[in-house]
Amino acid sequence: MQRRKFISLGSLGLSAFTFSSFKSPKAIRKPIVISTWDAGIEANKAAWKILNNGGPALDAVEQGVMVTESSQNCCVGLGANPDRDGFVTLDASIMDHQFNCGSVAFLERIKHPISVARRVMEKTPHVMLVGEGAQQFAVAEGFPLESEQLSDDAKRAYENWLKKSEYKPVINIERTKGNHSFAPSKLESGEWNHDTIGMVALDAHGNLSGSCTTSGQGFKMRGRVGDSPIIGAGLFVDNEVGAATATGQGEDVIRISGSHLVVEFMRQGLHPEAACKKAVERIIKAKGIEKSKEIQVGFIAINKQGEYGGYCIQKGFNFAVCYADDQNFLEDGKFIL
Ligand code: SD4
Repeated sequence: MQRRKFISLGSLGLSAFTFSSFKSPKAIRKPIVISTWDAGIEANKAAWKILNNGGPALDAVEQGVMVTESSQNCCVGLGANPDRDGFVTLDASIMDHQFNCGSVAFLERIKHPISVARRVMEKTPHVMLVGEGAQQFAVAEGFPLESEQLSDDAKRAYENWLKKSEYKPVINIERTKGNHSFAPSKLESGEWNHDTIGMVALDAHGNLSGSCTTSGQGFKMRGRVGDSPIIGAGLFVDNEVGAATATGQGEDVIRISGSHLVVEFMRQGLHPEAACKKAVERIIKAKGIEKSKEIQVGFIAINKQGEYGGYCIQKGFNFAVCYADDQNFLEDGKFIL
């Protein structure tokens, strides 16, 4: 009798222990969309409309960044700074939840490179088209060829740059009047010194997608391509795990296959913020602290649970997060140096 009582209590005790130590699965926050820099707020709004109606993450990330590509207030797209020969050249990439991806690089006179990247993904057997070939494809797909003329701001900046013609990559920080804490007062407010938007989203069906579009760095060498159109560097999505995108000094993102690395860190169980941090640390390790002080790189990521995070080398990077009609806000990226 005593023994039987002991056994039944024991088994009860065991099951009580097992129950209390079992972590309930994390609540899944979806849909959700995040994107780089201040301009992400407006881009998120367009993406959110789609996500909130049950639409696919792929449509959301395309239409979201199209807002920024058309914006006169941001240096992404045809209004941006030109290369050192005076031409605006654009890079973009897109990736869905099934490892389908498409990109364009060194593309001129096309307003929406992100949509051309999507057509490359959906209508060709290839992943990437560049330069003249990318433009030819875009025109054949019905994209209008825009004027070569620089925007007024870009023209002014280019004329200014020509005085010295000195190429020095700038440290990307947010310079706008945003209500976050990183608008250094010594810099003119209302100015941008970055040229990219990266966006990743998780839709109501639990699928992830991402997009990234940029004019690259102003006054770059003609033909220079950054990380943004390189799948695995500027953007990566693995629907089992998460999605990540990058901004900043593209060469250093490419060197470590940055966005792929962030996703792989999430696969190992790291929270998106911790995964972004580890990728930033990898860059600093590769480059050394002193040289890293001269550049900026920021990563943002979401995982399958809709958890999100961002991290950067130095103060001044921010990103926009949206997961409800009244929840679309900027977060300052934590930084290492
Ligand atoms: C590039 N990563 O072309 C881009 C530039 C950028 O904010 O992110 N600018 O290297």
